[in-house]
Amino acid sequence: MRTQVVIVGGGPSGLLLGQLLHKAGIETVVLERKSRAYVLGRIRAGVLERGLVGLMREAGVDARMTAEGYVHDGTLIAYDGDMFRVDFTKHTDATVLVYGQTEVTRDLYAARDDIGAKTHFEVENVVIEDADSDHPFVAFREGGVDQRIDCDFVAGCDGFHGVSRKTIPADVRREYEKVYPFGWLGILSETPPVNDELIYANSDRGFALCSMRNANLSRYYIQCDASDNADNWSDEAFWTELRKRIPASVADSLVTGPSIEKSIAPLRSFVTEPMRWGRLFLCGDAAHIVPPTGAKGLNTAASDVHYLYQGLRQFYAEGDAAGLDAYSAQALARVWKTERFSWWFSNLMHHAPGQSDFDKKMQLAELAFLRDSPEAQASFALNYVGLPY
Ligand code: RFL
Ligand code: PHB
Repeated sequence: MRTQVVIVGGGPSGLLLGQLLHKAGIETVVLERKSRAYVLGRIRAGVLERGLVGLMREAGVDARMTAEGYVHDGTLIAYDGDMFRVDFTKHTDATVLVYGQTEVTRDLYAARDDIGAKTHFEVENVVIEDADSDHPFVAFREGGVDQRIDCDFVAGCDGFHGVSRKTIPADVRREYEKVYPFGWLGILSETPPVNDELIYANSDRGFALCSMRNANLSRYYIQCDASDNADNWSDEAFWTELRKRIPASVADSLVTGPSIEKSIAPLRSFVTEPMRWGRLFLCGDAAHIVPPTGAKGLNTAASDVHYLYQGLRQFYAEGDAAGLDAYSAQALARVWKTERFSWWFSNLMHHAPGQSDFDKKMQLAELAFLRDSPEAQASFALNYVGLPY
């Protein structure tokens, strides 16, 4: 088999890249380790920045997103029993769209089906070979049979636990990591959201987030121990704890119901450099992770996709490798700024084990500054709606 670009990983990064490249007349094959049903069963991101919305439009996969997504032009931040609002449109010319990653992925798979592009599911033993030569290939096993695809380029879109990053030799790679001493316990429930905008809450009992997917589907998170297990939490225990962490006026209007999904996500900041080795390009969670506070993971994956797509298009259309050569530095410049925002917002909102009274006072002072300062709100809004590409 031969194709132009092998995309390792059929998550949102890989699928969006595949769709954009198709529009530019570039052929791709996607290799995915799991089944399609498994990928579509994951509940993850919920907030899309303007950049990602624009890429979905450019890829021609925006119809359902536009019809069903909810435009949000502000968010609420709660602390000390009260809350304040950051208005995005007052400080920027952008909004965000609430539309689930699961739906984005579903739409991208449907679009891939429509164009008849090849996706191999449940592949095993993926190995990227000769990425530092002009003739890379990807070997894998499918249905018990060994396969090989020769290609011009490999896009490593296989997430944090994938093989692409580890293909780059250890002496070339530099990794930066911070693991936070807490996680997020999240539930999805078929109940109306408690508020029509997201509420990020700092409380003495730990962080909480009220989010949503649609008018009858709510997504809530509470900070938990990094070592906790979702099975330790009954729905009732979750709702009781959530109520204690949000302002009383909000808690009073919370509608509860059975959870339809419950899971714990660890919080991590991680970046690997460089994001390119020869003809292998890392994209999305394969190269970097942010803690979910501020909703930047999927959106940062999308900015990588943008730079890589532009580089590949320039290469195939004009025979010019300048965009590909600039890819790693360009993507990383934006990645680090997003890492900073996610790290800052996480530190501001969580109760770290052993947090001193002084550290707590610093959080409260910073929250009061954000509440009272239009300039601080402008900085928050610029980061939240997404830095320009
Ligand atoms: P993914 O989604 O992990 O997809 C990678 C795919 O590669 C496959 N794979 C392999 N395939 C072939 N061979 C191998 N050897 C392979 N190894 C792995 C995997 O099966 C998978 O299908 O990475 P991608 O595409 O880069 O997308 C990144 C996003 O998924 C991630 O950044 C976001 O979900 C993070 N995130 C959020 N991001 C936002 O922008 N906004 C949010 O509101 C938001 N909320 C969240 C989040 C992540 C969360 N969790 C669970 C970590 C909320 C949570 C709770
Ligand atoms: C979500 O709805 O899953 C969500 C929203 C905002 C975040 C993180 C997750 O910052």
